[in-house]
Amino acid sequence: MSTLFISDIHLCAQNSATTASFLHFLRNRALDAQALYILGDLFETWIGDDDPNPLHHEISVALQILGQRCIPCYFIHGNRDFLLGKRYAITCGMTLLSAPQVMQLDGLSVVILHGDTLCTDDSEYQNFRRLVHQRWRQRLFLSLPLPLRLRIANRMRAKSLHVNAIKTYDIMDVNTQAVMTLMAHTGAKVMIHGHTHLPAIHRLPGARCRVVLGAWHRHGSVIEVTATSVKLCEFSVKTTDYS
Ligand code: OKV
Ligand code: MN
Repeated sequence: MSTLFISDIHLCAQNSATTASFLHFLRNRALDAQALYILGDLFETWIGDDDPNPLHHEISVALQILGQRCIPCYFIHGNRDFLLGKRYAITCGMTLLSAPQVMQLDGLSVVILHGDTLCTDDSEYQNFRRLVHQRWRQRLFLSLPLPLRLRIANRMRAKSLHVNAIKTYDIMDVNTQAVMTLMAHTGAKVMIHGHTHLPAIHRLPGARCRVVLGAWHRHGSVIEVTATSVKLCEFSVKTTDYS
């Protein structure tokens, strides 16, 4: 039996190939798991649980199957779907977790998080994060009519595209000191996160390691933890486009 970790699926109506491969993953591979942990950015955008987007419904129905098979599913917010709330989580049968979360897997201590908080060199992003994580700002945003929220979100995304185009990769990667500090504070042997879209297994001093999930763009990415190993797997996302 294995525990699965995924992140950065970035589901959106425009990318039906990714949606199809995620649904395939849920209906097949996930059913053999002991538990599924979604480490953020399941969705590309999230402007409130009251958004009637049919994709949200499709995904919640698929996630419910895990609950029916007694496979627990946990969710940690990403930088894109940070507004995903209890109401939607309940419809999916997911348990919302705060981050970082330290867990014991067959005696192995593992710390899990989305990973954006480790990117401390990107001060512009950290400022943005502080802003949109303010409770009053989130409440105000969620109180706005849906069409207005949609317009605001579209504007913020358009602006972010310009901002990120001029950032270098090492600014957007995790800060080594932030990683080591979190490892030291939690005492974990293994860190699992996503966000950077740089899948890898990094060995760290003291027989520790940091395992990074990839995004589900051209491939799917999953981390499988068993009693004896931590495996980072990439699998192909097969697509047929008809036009
Ligand atoms: C998610 C990111 C857009 C990065 C807005 C308060 C405020 C929430 C929001 C609006 C945007 C999420 C919810 C989105 C992530 C972007 C652009 C950059 C770097 C407010 C609370 F400020 F307007 F009051 N938002 N959306 N970005 O479109 O999903 O992560 S989003
Ligand atoms: Mn992210």
